[in-house]
Amino acid sequence: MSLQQQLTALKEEAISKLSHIHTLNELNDLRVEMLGKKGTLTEVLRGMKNLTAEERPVVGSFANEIRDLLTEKIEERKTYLEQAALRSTLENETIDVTLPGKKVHLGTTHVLTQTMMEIEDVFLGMGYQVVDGREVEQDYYNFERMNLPKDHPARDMQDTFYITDELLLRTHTSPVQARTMEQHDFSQGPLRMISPGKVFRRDTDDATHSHQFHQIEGLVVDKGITMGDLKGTLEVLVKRMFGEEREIRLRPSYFPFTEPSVEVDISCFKCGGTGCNVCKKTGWIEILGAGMVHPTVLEMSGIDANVYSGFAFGLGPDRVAMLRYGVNDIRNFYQNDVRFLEQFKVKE
Ligand code: 2NL
Repeated sequence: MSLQQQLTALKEEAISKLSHIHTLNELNDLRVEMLGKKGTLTEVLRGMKNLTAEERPVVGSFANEIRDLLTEKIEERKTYLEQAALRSTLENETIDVTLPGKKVHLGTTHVLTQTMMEIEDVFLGMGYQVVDGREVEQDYYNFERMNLPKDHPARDMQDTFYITDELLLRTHTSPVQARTMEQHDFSQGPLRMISPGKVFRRDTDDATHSHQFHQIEGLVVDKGITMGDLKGTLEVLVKRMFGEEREIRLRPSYFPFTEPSVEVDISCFKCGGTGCNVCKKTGWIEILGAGMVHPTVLEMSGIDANVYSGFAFGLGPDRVAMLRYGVNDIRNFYQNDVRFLEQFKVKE
């Protein structure tokens, strides 16, 4: 067989093999087999050394033609295979955008946070500022400044977690108010504030007690503040939170930081005052403690008690939420069982 015949046979063999190739790997193997350094074409061209000087350029240019042709055919096949692969990927990975999406499980604001935010809104509407403070406090601000010196028996009711002799977890948010009072500039107007937040007691947890719970305290100080201002303010709070039909009742009480002091009851929102299981047949529900700020507390904050007076109150958002939603165990708020929490879902 002449070299030309061998080259033609090689071309035909390559073209026939090409049409049976279906992967890029096989295609590469074929290219190496035909055109590579140790490939068939190279092999055939070795025979050129036996040709005459006249024959050599003719066969050489024929060989070049065939190499170019095969290179082109291989490229063509490569493009075809790549496009086929892309087409099949696109077909297999089609997305039906009309199918329903995966549900995203959204959480919700904790019911206690919701309750506190509602109470904050009531007071913001009356021109109060909402003030945050530290949960780790000095004994001085938590107790001394609230008229509870170190040997005072009322400290027993508010035993807490001590970090050192002088540093503790606050038992109420009063220290936030003491700190605000000593900073307040009365030439800029009266002091009207609430302080919501976490508080701590050395208590054994049960259905109505938690070693960590919440408090919102309120404080107004100005010239001429009276018990009437206190009652009117708390009436607004109670009506907003429990319904416009509610009434309040003040009973004498005792706190070391207020004088006089009162316990505040609301008329029962379930029976309207006739007596039921919620109000324990009394028609009234105890909801907060309050009073006129003790002159000593004002003086310790650098306020002249002969010129200024104020009222203060403390209420438990945990208890407010328990009453409003009929939750009978405070521990539900802190166990973070989603089956409980999900019942208070709000649209955000
Ligand atoms: C309660 C109810 C209360 C206060 C908190 C207060 C704050 C300042 C001055 C005077 Cl800065 N009082 N807060 C007053 C009365 C009651 O909390 O049952 N506490 C044990």
